[in-house]
Amino acid sequence: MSTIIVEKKGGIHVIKLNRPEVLNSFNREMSLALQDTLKEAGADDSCRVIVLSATGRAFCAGQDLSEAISPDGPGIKKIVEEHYNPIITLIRETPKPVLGMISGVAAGAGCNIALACDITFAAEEANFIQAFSRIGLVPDSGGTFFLPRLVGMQRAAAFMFSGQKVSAKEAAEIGMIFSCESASKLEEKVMEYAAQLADMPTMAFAYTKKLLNLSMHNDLAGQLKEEGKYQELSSQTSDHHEGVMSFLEKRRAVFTGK
Ligand code: T3D
Repeated sequence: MSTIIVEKKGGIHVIKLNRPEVLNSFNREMSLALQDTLKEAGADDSCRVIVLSATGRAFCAGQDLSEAISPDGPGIKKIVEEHYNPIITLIRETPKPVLGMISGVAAGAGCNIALACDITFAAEEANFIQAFSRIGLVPDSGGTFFLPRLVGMQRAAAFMFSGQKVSAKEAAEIGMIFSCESASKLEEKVMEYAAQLADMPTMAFAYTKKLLNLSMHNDLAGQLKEEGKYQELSSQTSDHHEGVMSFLEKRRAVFTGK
């Protein structure tokens, strides 16, 4: 059985982690397959939004600990450098919006992958656990980069030191994720949202995403300069022309993502 399932629905690629018997914890095969799938979706012009999701009751329990301790396994250095770092870089650098659809627990690297998505939705039943301290490790997969920026240093430190469960409701209230939904409505809400974004100007989203990434470490002067550069690039897209013409002609814009 494939460790990653891809369902293509219109301009939306739904990518599902698929090792439900171990709560979709990552082994090398699934890590590399996720990287390939993210690369494909990023390069495919027909894909305008990516939804990252999972099968079974969990989103992802992080690293498969059996593989982590196996003498025949890749070892911790490769696990971080060849599995998680490229996944996080791909999520941030793919020129498509990545929506996280988190239906159950997201722990360890699974939690930080959920936080690296552009917009994360979770079911009420889901929870987020910085599980690393429970096994004597430090957070990886960008957790120490994203979490303090999302919720502040105090909460990030508390969640990381304690390894406590943060409910989806609390996560949404404190800005750690975008939205908490009832389990029965999660998929419908995310797919509705994705469909809306898939009909919008994809190139402008790609440039917006670049700007948001840059804002993580730029000063205001540097960021204003980058905004000028990407605004000029956006103004050269067909979708910008279509957006302006549709406004002037008082009709609905038809964006092609170009
Ligand atoms: O080399 C390195 O390690 C570096 C990489 C680090 C990145 C990381 O992600 S480190 C963090 C690794 N993850 C964890 O420590 C989380 C481990 N899992 C849990 O703490 C719990 O499973 C959960 C809190 C996530 C969920 O608890 P619960 O009670 O809902 O489920 P469960 O009964 O613990 O798990 C169900 C099954 O999944 C169970 O197998 P079984 O008994 O039915 O045969 C369990 O062993 C398996 N499972 C869950 N998490 C993992 C796992 N198997 C392997 N690795 C896992 N991470």
